[in-house]
Amino acid sequence: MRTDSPQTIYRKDYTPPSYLVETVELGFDLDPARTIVANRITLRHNPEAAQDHRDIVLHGEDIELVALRLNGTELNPGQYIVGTSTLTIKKAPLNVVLEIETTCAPEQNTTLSGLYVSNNSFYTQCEAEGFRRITYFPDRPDVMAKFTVMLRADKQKYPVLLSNGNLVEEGDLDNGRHYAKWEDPFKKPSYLFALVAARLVCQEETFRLADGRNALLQVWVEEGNLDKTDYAMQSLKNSIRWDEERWGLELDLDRFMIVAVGDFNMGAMENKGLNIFNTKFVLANPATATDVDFAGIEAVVGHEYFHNWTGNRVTCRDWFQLSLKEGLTVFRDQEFSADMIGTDSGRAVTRIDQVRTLRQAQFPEDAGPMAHPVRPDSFVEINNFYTVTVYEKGAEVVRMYQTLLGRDAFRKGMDLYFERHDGQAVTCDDFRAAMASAAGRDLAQFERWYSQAGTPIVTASGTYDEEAQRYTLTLAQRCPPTPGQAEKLPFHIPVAVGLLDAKGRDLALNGEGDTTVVLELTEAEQTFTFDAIAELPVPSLLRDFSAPVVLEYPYTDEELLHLFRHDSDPVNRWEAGQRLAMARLLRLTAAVQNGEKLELDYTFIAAQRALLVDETLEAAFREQALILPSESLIADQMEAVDPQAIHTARRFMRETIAKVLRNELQNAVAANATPGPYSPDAVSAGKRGLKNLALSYLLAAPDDFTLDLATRQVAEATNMTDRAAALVALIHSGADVEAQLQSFYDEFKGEALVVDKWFAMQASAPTTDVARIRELMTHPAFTLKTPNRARSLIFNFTNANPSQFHAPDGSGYEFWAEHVIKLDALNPQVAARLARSMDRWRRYLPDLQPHMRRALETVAAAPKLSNDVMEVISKALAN
Ligand code: B3K
Ligand code: ZN
Repeated sequence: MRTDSPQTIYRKDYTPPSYLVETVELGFDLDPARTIVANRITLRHNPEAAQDHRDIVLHGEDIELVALRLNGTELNPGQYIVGTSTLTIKKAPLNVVLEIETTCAPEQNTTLSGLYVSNNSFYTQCEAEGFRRITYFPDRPDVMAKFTVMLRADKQKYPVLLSNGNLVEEGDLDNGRHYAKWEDPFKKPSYLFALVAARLVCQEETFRLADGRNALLQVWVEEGNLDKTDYAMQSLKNSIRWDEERWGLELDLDRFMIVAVGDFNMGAMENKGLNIFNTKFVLANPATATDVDFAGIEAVVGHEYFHNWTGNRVTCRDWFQLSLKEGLTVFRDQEFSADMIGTDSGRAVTRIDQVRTLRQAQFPEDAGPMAHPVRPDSFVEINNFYTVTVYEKGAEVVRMYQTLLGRDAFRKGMDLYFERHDGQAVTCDDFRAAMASAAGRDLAQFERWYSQAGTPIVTASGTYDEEAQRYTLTLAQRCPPTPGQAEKLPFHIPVAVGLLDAKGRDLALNGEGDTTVVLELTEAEQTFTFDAIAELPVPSLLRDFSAPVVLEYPYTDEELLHLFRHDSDPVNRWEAGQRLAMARLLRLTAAVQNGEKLELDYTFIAAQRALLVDETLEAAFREQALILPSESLIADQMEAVDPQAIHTARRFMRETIAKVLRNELQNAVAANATPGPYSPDAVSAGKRGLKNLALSYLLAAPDDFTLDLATRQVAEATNMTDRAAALVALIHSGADVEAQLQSFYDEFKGEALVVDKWFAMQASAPTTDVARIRELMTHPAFTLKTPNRARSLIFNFTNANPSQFHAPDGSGYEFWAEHVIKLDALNPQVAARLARSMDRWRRYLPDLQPHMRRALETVAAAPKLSNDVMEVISKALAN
């Protein structure tokens, strides 16, 4: 909690640590009320620090110091200085052994950072700065040390004792206690430390690595959940294999563990050899988890495993470099998921998903008060910078290297990066330098992707000279100002381009038969020419979304329809459909606002129909192409956002499509059944996706037949994907589903993750108002303390139910303020995430803004606010 005014930390202020830590020996006497931590560290003066800089600075937070010894001698309080979050020993010798004894209270720790208790067991979360909540330590990622850990706890309550690395000893102690000693052979920063002391069971397997060694793989869960660990285990094995095959990277430990915990702030954590996961990204079987959940497990298991090289073996020098490991690891997990599907069209569907996330979440961040570069220049609370910009835009930046250099040179760059930096804590510049050396290219200008915030806008225009048979494409770039960065310099942007002829075929572009070329836009404006172009082409620009930019081109409807029908690049084919839909949604929204008659042209619906019935296309792709831009994407295109008008317009469009394409949609439901045992593979999931999208369209114009169809699907479905989809569609249609919701709850009340779904599907329904949300909060299964539960109800309301959250009377905003404050008292990280729901308040209708401002000011005026929430709110209110 904030006791003094929050401090801003700047990247430019980085200095190397004055002391390095060689070894750490930790002893834990685990007790929920009072855990005793004995910590013995050997330090030596850092040759890279100034010779006379002899202060040892240790971090510590919310812990009690019991004893402190330096080279065997007890220090008295006059010999060290305890600040709010540091302990400093001045003028220390060059070589030091510190013995530090502290206590902490895990059962009181609701922040879920540091050592905490979840369902009567102990877990840790140390990234970014949680280790200092366990013991005093130079808690910064550029201090890497070898850890030995001794755990002692009651044997009956905590039969399983885990930490990083290898188990070297275990046994019984007096008083019903036992111990386990773990040794991690690799040096690591403190943020990768982990321990678990719990009553758990595991699925385990011995797995042969590429070099012939065997590794023990374990997935640890609470009793009763072993029927939900297969997919996580399979995903782990696939990840290990893929990292060997695609990047030549091997598992470096004899043992690799995944532990699932119900109370967790985010998705999962890559602690060395002991990954700790939110249950949401481990537990799945067909009855409880959806296709989306299965895909999420594969991606997150992969992500955390891949961190072992990109993050753990090579880590970050300081937290400003976070994207060094996160952007790169997201890129790796994206490639893993795409490779697991294996087909071009499957790959394209994963790419479309990535583009959607960027537009839905990252572009708005880039255009709001929290905008920051992929490598931020400053922060108040680092936990606020685990953002879509650092992660997803960071992944796009890595992807652009691959697009610019080619796959082979990119791989050489990765190899060189590991060759140079294994075992080190480095910077984004080091990564870029490895890429530049390996590819023999100057990547100086590329640095701007790391230093400049904001989404670049690329404007394209083309002319065709029939006589010269030449097509000329002019590309120009600009980037809107962001907080603290008024002016931007041109970016180095790869723009992948194809040209379509009148029949929709790709034209040959450079005499070598290439149909896509990557243009490098490096200046404010540049012109590119294509020769031997026999007819006026339709340009397909930014193929495969080759850069995280907004692309503007004055497409006519005819050109977009042409691309929507024919583009060989599936991402741009999808994109053309999105552009067609968006233009109509914006017109409809304006018509709603002006009280005009709402109309949707048949041309658009006919194009949708043609795609829907095209059996040559994968179901998964057809599903993507038929999903209309979301209400928040429409909002981003408006000067003054009117959530009610947007909602009405989009609903009208869905209803109209449903009425006109009723037969085709019904056929799609029938034709895409997936009989037989459930399999989460991409083809089956794609079929279910298309079928359930068709069902939800049909329910936009419900009649008895459709209601019955959906009701039967809820009752008869053999998997959660179909069951939940039908129930959601029914809720959204406004049908009376009271009884079905009740029986769904009764059946699954013992499955926390399914209860989360139950709350979520109600929270995001446009028929659920704030009064109903408050009522749901009184349900016995609701608690603010478990982040998954809080997210399922509260976040889904504020982020996924815009027409109710933005109720004209401001009641949604009041609810938001109240819960940001309540959550902040328990868990600042989760509260700060919720705080961000109001980021872009200045973009809404003038009538809504005063309500929003009042809500923000209510939070700002709360008596005790964490730095986390304070930073978000003060940036939102700043001019
Ligand atoms: N590295 C962790 C995130 C830690 C978040 C701390 N607030 C998970 C991941 O990105 O893999
Ligand atoms: Zn990560």
